Amino acid sequence: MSQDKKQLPCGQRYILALGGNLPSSVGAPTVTIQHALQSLREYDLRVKKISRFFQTPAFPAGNGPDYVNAAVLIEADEFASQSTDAACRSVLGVLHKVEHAFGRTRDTRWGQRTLDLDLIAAGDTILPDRAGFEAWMHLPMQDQVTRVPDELILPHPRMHERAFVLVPMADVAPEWVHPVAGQSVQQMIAALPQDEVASVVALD
Ligand code: PH2
Ligand code: MG
Ligand code: MG
Repeated sequence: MSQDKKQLPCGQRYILALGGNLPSSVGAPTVTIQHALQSLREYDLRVKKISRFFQTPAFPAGNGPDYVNAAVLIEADEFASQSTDAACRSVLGVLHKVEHAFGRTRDTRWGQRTLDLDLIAAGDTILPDRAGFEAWMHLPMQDQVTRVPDELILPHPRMHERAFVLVPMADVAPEWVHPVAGQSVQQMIAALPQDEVASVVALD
């Protein structure tokens, strides 16, 4: 990696989205998510804020049982000595291990799952770079089903379109501004169809 890309990620704040719509070995999705948060701590990720848990209809519509979705804000001091890209990949590596521990198998795109942990954003980091990000962000719908990036794209290229990501995120990082779109979480929520936003319902 070139030296100029090497920024210090110390104190870098990562936003994760958590979801699931199938029971795992530890229980229903709500229980799985709680266990997953504990596992993240065991991998030295510091969980700073946890959103409420929400019940959300599966996307695409009709694609199985409702999901439980949540968002968390974490810090990863453990990876602070790495470059931003490497630290993001290290965080992603932890997410994959925890998904695996709770029975997640990687099969179909948008398929049902016991636990999905997505890295949504790392501060204002853009990966692989602005042009590469924008190509994924503007990918036509028919290509979204078949094309899966083989590199880490940040922010998550579909996050701004998903009420089940944005509404929980508003609980933990309301001040976050999308580094490419220039919009705050609230502005991205306001741009969505209001019935989609209303379908994300807090569990008590
Ligand atoms: N995740 C998916 C596919 N569909 N639908 C909802 N409601 N919530 C999710 O987290 C979700 C989804 C793929 O990761
Ligand atoms: Mg995922
Ligand atoms: Mg996902």
